[in-house]
Amino acid sequence: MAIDLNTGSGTGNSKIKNSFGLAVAQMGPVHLNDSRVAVVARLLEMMREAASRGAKMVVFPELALTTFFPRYWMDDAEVNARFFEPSMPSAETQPLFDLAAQLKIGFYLGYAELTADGHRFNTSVLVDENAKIVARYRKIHLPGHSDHKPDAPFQHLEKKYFEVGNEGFGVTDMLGTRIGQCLCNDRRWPETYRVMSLQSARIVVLGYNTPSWNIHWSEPPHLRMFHHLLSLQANAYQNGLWVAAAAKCGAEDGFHMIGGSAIVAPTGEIVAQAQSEDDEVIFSNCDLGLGETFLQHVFNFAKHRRPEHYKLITERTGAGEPLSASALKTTQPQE
Ligand code: CDV
Repeated sequence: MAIDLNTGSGTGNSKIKNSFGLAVAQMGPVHLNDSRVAVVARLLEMMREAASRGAKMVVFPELALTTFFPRYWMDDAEVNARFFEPSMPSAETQPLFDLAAQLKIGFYLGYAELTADGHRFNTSVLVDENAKIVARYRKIHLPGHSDHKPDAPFQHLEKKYFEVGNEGFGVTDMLGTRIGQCLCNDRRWPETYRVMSLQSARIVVLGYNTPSWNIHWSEPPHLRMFHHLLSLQANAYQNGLWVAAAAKCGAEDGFHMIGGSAIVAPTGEIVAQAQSEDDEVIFSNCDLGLGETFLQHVFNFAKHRRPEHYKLITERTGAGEPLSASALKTTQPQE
C-alpha cells in the first residue's frame, strides 16, 4: 500500500467499500403533559426522514417517550403509571414498529421498562429492519441519587426509579454489522466501550438526557457539552468503532438539557452534529472498514493489550491504596 506523503493518509483506497447509512434522531423537549401518541408521531416523522436519506438504522434518545421524569420526586404508583412501559411494543409504540417494517429500517429506542414482576430499568432496544426486537440493554451506570433533595433546583432520581442493569454490555449482529448499545451516563465510562469492542462491535449507539446544570456542584455549563463530545470522541478512537449519540434536549418545562447529538468516526472525528435543540435528524454514510486501520495497528488488542496488568479494573470499584511491588510484578504471558 502506497502512503500519500501529501495527505499523510495511509488508509489506502479512499472510496467507501462498506458503507452503512446511520441516522441519529435528536429530540427537542418532551413536556410533562405531552402524550405518548404525540411523541411517537414526532419519532415517526424523523424515521421517515432518516429512511429517505438512505439510513439503514435510526438512533432515538434515552427515555424517548416521556419527559426526563427522574427530575421529579413522585411516589412509585404515580411514576409507574405515567412513565413506565409494561410492554414493548405497546399500543402507542406499535406504529414505530409498523413503519420500520414498511421502510425496512432498523432503530434503537430508549424507554422506561416495567417488568411483569415489578422491576424497573432504564432500557433500550435494538429493532431490526423487520421490526423484530433483537436485543435489549438495561442501563448499568445509573447517575444521581435516591433520596429527596428539596433544596436542589431539580432532582436526578435515576437511583430511586431504576435498578442497575442486569444483562451486561452485549453486542448484536444486525443489519450486516455488529452493534453495541448503552445509555447516557454509560458513555462517560471507558469500560462500557472496551467490553463491547472486545466483542468486535463496529458501532455503539446510545441515547442521552444531560441536564445543562449539575445539581451536585457549580459546574460551568460549557463543560457539559465538552465532556459529552470528549467521551464520544476518545472512546470511538480508542476502540476503533463508530459512535452515534442521540440527545433529548432543550428546555422541558423550563429544565434545560444539552443537545449536541453526534456521529463520531473511529478516527475520533465528529462527522455529523446536530445544530439545534429541537427535533433534528443527522446522517452519515459510515465506512465500517475505517476502524480496522486502528484495530490492526495501534489498537491491535490481541497483540498489545496486557490484561494481567489490568486486574484492579475488575477487582476494585473505588480507588484505594497503591499495590505492593510484588503485587505489581507478573509473569510474562506466553505468546
Ligand atoms: N441521564 C443521564 O445519565 N444523565 C447524566 C447526567 C446526570 C450527568 C449524563 O451522564 O449525562
